Parts: sequence; C-alpha cells; structure tokens
Amino acid sequence: MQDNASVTLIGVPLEEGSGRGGCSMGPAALRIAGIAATLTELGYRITDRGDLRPAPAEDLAPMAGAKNLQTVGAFCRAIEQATFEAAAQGSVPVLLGGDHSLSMGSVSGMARYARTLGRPLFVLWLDAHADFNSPETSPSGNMHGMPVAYFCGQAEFAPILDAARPLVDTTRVYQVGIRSVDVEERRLIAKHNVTVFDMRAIDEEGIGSIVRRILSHVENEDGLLHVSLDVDFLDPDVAPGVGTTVPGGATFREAHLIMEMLHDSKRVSALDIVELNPFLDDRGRSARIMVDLASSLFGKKILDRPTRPA
Ligand code: B3U
Ligand code: MN
Ligand code: MN
Repeated sequence: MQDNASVTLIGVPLEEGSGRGGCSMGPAALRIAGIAATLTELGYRITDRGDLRPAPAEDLAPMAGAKNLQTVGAFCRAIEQATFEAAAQGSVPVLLGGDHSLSMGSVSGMARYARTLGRPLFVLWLDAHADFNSPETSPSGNMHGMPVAYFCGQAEFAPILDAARPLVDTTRVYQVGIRSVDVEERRLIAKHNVTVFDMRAIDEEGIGSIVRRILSHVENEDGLLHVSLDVDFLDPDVAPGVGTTVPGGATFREAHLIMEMLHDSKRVSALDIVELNPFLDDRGRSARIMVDLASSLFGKKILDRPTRPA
C-alpha cells in the first residue's frame, strides 16, 4: 500500500457463518469507533461503499456440513466482486466484518486482481484458529472455520461456490497466532504445506523476526499481500469482543508491531477486519483496538521518524 493512496471500506454485516448472533453489528461498531475519520487523518481518500446486503443465493443447494450456505455464498459472491472492483480502481479494500467466512470472497477477489497483474498473492492469516475445515471435516458446520481451505482449493467446495475461481498457492499462505486446531485441520495443514507460526513460535522467535521472514518472501516474488485479521488473534484480555475466545493470544504490542512492519513494507493490498462481536464487547474496547491496529497498518507512527536508530 502506498502512502496517500485511496481506501475503500466495504461493510459486511454477516454472522451466518459463525453460528451465533452479533458479528452483523461489526461494521457499525467499526464505523462508530472512527475507522473512516482515522484513515482520513492519515491522508487517505476514503470511499465507504456502505454495507453489502445480497439476497440469499437460491441456486446453492443446502449442505448439511455448511450451515447457512445460501446466505454465506451470496455474501461471498458480492464481496468477491466489490473487493476486485476496489483493487482494480487502485484502492485498498478494507472489509469491515462480519464473520471470517467473508474472506472466501475477499481473498478470491484479490486473487482475481493479482492474476490480472500477473503477480502472486500472499495471505497473512492472523487468527487463533487455522480456519482450514471443509464441509466434510468441520466439527461445527460453521463456515467461518473454512475460508483458508476454500481459497486454497480444497476439492469439497467445488460444487458449492465458483469452481473456476483463482486460488491462492498454499505455500504463499502464512498463519500466525494459531492456538486452536481441529484434528483434520492438523492433517490438511501438513499435507498442503501451509506455513504456520503458532503462539509457541511467536514466544520463541519473537514476532518481529517472524514478520520480517514472511515479508522477505513476499518481496522476493514481488507479491501482493492480503492481511486477514481475526479479533481472536489477540488475547481475550486485550480484545474480548469476539465469539470464540482462546486464551494465550497476541499482546497489544505484538499486534501493533506487526501492523507497523506491514506498513513499512508497502506490500499490503487488502485488509479484512473480522469476527468483531459488539454484543460481547466491553464498552467498545475491541472495536477501538481494531481501528487502532488498522491505523498502524496504514501508517500511524509514534514519531515522524524511525523510532529505532539504524
Ligand atoms: N475450528 C472450529 C472452531 C472455529 C474456527 N473458527 C472459529 N471457530 N472462529 C470450527 O468450527 O471450524
Ligand atoms: Mn478466523
Ligand atoms: Mn479465530
């Protein structure tokens, strides 16, 4: 992402992928927490496309292993198009979620855009969960646990969403912060060579070194980078406003350092902010933290010069 670029906000009031109510209020909470004003102050031109509200996709046959498929599928189609269009206009799409199933659409839209440029798309998945289930392996049937498997091309999705979609090469997917993985996900992650930096890796190596390594791969291939930020990446003590809290998550400072390093890289082409559940939040705290992290990703600095001597 270039300084002084334009940003397109895309509201996704989707909670049907999560198995509980609340995430549909996420876009409103992020707007109330000041996402547009914060990015405007940083010098960006903001277009707010409002909230997507597609009619359910009745051509999708209901599936036992994928709850609310017609709603989630309709959203993902609309998101794919809106994300692609924003990127093709030279803007950075910022998806205001909404549960994490929305990333099936946003990553697919960016994969289509990257293909038009002939450049590879990388995905940085910041999450407590691997989200690598398919309708066959999911213990819950909730589609927010499936987006990574979807855009990496797990075969079981072919009949239910667009089979001709561009995919992301699994070797270009980086999962950071993982600490809750289902049995089948564990097998699939190993089989597909997804690079996982779990919480142990963060504790042992430090987040700065991990992010530097990921960014050097993106740079070596002149890639675009899609960042998908699940609220539960953070420790629940930091961000309680999420349905599936898992203890032992990233700290406030670790998360900010990631965002600051991502900004410096100028590689970020799209951002998802997902799983914020204002119904479970503590007086807007998590919404404000997500906006704060977004502002670091878009260039907010502690000082107007490097804070670390070269
Ligand atoms: N892996 C479990 C739980 C889960 C995944 N993502 C979230 N929860 N937020 C599942 O249902 O797939
Ligand atoms: Mn997730
Ligand atoms: Mn999660």
